[in-house]
Amino acid sequence: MSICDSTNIDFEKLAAQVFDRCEVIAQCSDEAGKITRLFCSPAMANAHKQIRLWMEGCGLHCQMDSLCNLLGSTTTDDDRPRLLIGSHIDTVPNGGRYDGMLGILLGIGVVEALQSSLDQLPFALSVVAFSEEEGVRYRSPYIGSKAMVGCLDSELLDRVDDQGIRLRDAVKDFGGSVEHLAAARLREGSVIAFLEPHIEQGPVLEAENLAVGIVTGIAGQTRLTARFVGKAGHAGTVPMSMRRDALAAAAMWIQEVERIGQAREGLMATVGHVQVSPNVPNVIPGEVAVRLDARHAIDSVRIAAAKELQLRGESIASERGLELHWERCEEQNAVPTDSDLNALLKQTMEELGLPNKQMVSGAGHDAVYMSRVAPTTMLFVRCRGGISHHPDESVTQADIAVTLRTMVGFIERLSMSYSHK
Ligand code: HGY
Ligand code: MN
Ligand code: MN
Repeated sequence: MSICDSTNIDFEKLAAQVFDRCEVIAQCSDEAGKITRLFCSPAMANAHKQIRLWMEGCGLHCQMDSLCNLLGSTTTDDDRPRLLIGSHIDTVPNGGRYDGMLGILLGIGVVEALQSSLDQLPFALSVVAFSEEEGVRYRSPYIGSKAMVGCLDSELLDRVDDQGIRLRDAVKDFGGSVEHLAAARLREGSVIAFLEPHIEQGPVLEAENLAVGIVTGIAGQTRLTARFVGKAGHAGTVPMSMRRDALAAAAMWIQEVERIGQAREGLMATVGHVQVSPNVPNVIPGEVAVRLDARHAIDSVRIAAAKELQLRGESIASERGLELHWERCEEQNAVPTDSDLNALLKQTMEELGLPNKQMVSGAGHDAVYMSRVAPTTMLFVRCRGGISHHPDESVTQADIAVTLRTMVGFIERLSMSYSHK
């Protein structure tokens, strides 16, 4: 006896609605003409308003937790176990429509798909919009999901953004409260599983002409800032031999990042952010902050590469008479997803006649932290050209419909396996 009767579900209609809603939320931006939605910003507030309407529209009970994660649940009973589905509401600057947001709207879409079956499910459904995953405003990623799993570093609370606003004040102004961090923490055992649907952000599904893929693991990440401190001076009068040029040193180090990234199989090593001071053409740069992002599916390779890069930075700095200071922004080990949940996804995809594609994610996701408190997995959705973190991010309604079908089938199987426990 099927719990989630999908015969009468119009997946194409629901997919069109998810697709259109991604467009509506894309207008919630902190930068005119771009898609930029930062932690606790006015754009995030507008997105909350709209997402709340859609959540309440399909009977979800909405609440925002103390770190501004927005949750919609089919139950108000905190003791009722739940399947949690969702992703992050924030974007990178000038990002895309689907990174994060698609996972939230697919969660709402699947609740709408199962309206007539919700009472038969042996667990509640909850949809989450994590408040901060990219780490743009406060230079530290996964703030929302870290708060939900109880591992947010309190040192972060007093970190200031580029405007000098402390994180604790930004949260308070948004209606949250870091004084009640513990309140954001999920109750042990309350989540029976977490599913994060997300665009692949890579070219593999498209290359293999597949709509969806099962994520079997998420690569580990090291994010750190190297601050080269030399001596500012007049660009026209300080002889070249007497300079301590922080940018020239940083440039050497960035070359090393690329060289080591190319030399290690599977290593991704990127410098995507450089801050130069005083950053004017007629002054020798006195101080330069360079942010490294290093990733690999195997932790020992990533850690060794980061160590080698730190040593290279130290020798470049000392050869040139500069100081070098490090700030560690994120250290996250590779995370496998839950094999039992992946088996349910695999059965579902076989039933739907979908090839069973399994893949590792090079991108980080809130699923990394959610895996600490619940069996967790991810469903990747094909995106055109693998483009992401860019306004050209693109998915098709047809692939959204396939994803919704897969999610409904997954919930059906999860219900059956859960009922037999
Ligand atoms: O950077 C990442 O891996 C993710 O998109 N936040
Ligand atoms: Mn992202
Ligand atoms: Mn993302």
